[in-house]
Amino acid sequence: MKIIVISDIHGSLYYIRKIKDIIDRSNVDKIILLGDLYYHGPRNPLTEEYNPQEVANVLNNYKDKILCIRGNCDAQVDEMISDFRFSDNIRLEINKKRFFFTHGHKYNENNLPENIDVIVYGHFHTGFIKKIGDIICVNSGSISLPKNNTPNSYLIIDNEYINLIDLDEHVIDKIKFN
Ligand SMILES: [Mn+2]
Repeated sequence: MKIIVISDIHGSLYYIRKIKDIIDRSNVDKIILLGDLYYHGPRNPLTEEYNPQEVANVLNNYKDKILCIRGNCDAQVDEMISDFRFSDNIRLEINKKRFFFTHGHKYNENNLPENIDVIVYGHFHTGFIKKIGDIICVNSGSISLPKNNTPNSYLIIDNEYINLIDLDEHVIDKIKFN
């Protein structure tokens, strides 16, 4: 099982095309979107080649592989132009570890849900991997609008490792979860 995790696209056609190339080359089984897909949001500038409708068209091609989380910028109209469903949180067991995927505005390293081994979120546009007690906390960063001098980033999760990766496909950090 190989999963790519992408967050905070915020309507950037430029960056969704970059990540599309990576998806098409890397043979992933699932694509998890951590929210804030289309709208740039009132706190952010317009992203590069801002074009929410085209971003939706690109993502809709992958609807059978997508698991999508609702972000705090995702409205009902965003769900209407998407051929996949939005969830508030997704729990998945990967190699016997309990993963919790969420946007990050509600649950994050400061507000951990119960009964998990790994929490994965976005929202803060700052990628990292850290441990809090026994729990692995991972932020994918933002694919199109990174903050705090972090690179544009995404995650690849396989059966053993969580990898934080930049758009040049360099591994920024990784952790063995199993
Ligand atoms: Mn957000």
